[in-house]
Amino acid sequence: MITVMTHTDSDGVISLSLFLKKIQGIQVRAYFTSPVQLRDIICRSVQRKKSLGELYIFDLAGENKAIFAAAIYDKVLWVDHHQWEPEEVPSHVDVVIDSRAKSAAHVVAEYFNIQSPLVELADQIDTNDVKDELAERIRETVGAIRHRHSGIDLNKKLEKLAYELATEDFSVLDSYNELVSDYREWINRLRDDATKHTRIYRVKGLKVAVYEATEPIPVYLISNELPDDVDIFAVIIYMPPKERRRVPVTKLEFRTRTSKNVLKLAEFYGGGGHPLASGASVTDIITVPELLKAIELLYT
Ligand SMILES: [Mn+2]
Repeated sequence: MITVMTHTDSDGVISLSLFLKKIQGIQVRAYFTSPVQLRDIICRSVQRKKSLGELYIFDLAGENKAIFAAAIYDKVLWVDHHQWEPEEVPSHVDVVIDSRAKSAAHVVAEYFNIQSPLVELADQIDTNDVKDELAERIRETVGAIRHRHSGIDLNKKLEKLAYELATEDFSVLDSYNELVSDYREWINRLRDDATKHTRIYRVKGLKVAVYEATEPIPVYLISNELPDDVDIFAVIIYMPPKERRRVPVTKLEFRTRTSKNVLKLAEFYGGGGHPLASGASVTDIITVPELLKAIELLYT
């Protein structure tokens, strides 16, 4: 059995689609996850399995513990484009990182020598530089599925989409029209709220915009509407405690409109990503004054 772990976003879905194209649609066990949850997902994925086989990891930044966890599989291929450096890598684990690639899908395609229109679409979506209507439709479809579903259900829906996209018959996207139109309504309300409630701060000559939310949101939508001179755009998402997780979690998303390096800010909070788009997940409550203080410390 082949196991694939990939990022819960368009680039992650397309990376899986390309891999499926390569292996000609053979059934895989797919997990959609985030860098923060990866190690845990790997550990859970091996429970009660007699044979483990191959593990493929796409579009997820790792750290040593995650690499060691992955190494329990017979063979591992890890393909990514985030900015990170593996320390100790066992010989049966192959880590391929190209942090200059616009998308992980791009690196996957190059590694496996796959030609597909999906690569260019992933590049556009992952760099927030969407030009093709088809790229926008894929981005919206993934957003709509993520907004509507969660847990195992979300995993199944994204897996289904990855198989559908792998066929490169993009008329399959029509079946998501209703879901996408509901999603657009939610987006419009979100945009209005963001316009009203995004606050601008001056931190030592930097223009910092902050938006606070209580559920995960597509950050690019708000970021795209901000003035061009916003150096740092921070979205603070307060995730209330729930049954399986008794502590509050603050998700942080950072973007920039002036090419300011926001990766170091994410790294400060134990996260990662890219110089122009990064994020972190903190098991604590991070307030706006705390965040502004961190920016002041890091950018002087
Ligand atoms: Mn990516």
